[in-house]
Amino acid sequence: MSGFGNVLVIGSGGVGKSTLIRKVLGSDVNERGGGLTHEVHVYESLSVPYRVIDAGDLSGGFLARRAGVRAVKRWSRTNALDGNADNDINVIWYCIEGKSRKLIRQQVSELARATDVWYSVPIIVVITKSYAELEREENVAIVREACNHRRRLKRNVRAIIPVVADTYQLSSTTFVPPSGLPELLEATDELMPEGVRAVKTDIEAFTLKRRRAVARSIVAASTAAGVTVGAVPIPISDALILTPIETAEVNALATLYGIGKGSSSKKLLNTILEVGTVSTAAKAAISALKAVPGINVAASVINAAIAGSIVAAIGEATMRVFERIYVGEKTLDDTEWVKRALESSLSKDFIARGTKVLGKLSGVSAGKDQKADIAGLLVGAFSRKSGESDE
Ligand SMILES: Nc1nc2c(ncn2[C@@H]2O[C@H](COP(=O)(O)OP(=O)(O)OP(=O)(O)O)[C@@H](O)[C@H]2O)c(=O)[nH]1
Ligand SMILES: [Mg+2]
Repeated sequence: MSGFGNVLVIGSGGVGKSTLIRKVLGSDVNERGGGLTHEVHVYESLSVPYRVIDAGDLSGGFLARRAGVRAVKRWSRTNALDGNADNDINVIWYCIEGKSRKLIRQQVSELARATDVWYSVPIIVVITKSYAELEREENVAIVREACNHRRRLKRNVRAIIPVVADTYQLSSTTFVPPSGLPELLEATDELMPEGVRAVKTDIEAFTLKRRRAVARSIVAASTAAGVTVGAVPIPISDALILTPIETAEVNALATLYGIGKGSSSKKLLNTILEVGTVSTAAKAAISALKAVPGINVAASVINAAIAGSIVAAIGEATMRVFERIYVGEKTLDDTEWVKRALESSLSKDFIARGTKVLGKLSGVSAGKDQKADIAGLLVGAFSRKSGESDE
């Protein structure tokens, strides 16, 4: 069933989720367990080109409700982390009961909380049990007004549809016929392609953020090793002495970003290591930092800081390069681009950051404790805040 989209249905207990799903999917509905938690049910049917996922009952007292919301969040996070495209949520139907007007605003607050992990997935608010025809329009206005107070809901709530899923018997002679279902199906079809794109963006942002945190810890450990190795009295003219550390750093990052071991990968890693060790860029960076004037720092501290700077800068640049490859913007074969990116990480910006760190090191000796301080300063100086653009 690949190529199917997924609709997540959320709403408090008894709002009419099951009734809605049954009516939308028709009689050939097929329920699937699929290794999901017992709170989450997945339905498929030949009548609509998407799965419908019932996130279950979010009713109960405050604590129970919060636990339910958390369960949904956990469920969606697990899927996002797996990068399991088959389980991505592409459109959300959020069911709000239309019968009790005073509860509408409260249900919109719950909507905000229950959907916040799907940062950009389009939402359709379904006002269930909209039996009173005369109230429908006003209920839509109340929901819209409540959503407009919240930035994400204002952006993501794309349709508000009053629905009567099943005939409602008012008395023995009067009834309210089903309504709103065709509108719901139409709005869902319309939003599905956008929802598929939105999911891609959300998952990328999410997994990149997590990977970046791990990458930074790799860079920090490598930088500390670089500082230790660099704190030797022999003057270094290139960064060849750092080859083992940079190799370990780049390999660890490659594993983290799923860069394989094929020949393209090897060539790519060699390109990075060459820039980081024997390249003209590395040599120029070293001489530039050595030549920084007016700094009262012991030679061994300068060496340590320079060595650490290179490891930190190479690590940071490698992380950014791998991120672009990871999201598919670049390929393993873009070695020229990689070379330029790495070289530029050792140019003007490198010298500015390195100089700043050296300035802070005045009067410091290269003792054991100081090495950790130096490494800390370098990692701080060379890692840009997350969310900052790399171009
Ligand atoms: N006549 C009529 N009854 C409805 C409609 N929607 C919901 N109901 C009734 O409302 C009650 C609750 O509906 P469900 O569909 O079970 O609600 P739910 O959201 O799945 O509830 P939980 O599974 O407990 O979270 C049932 O008695 C339904 O028959 C509707 O459109 N028309
Ligand atoms: Mg139900």
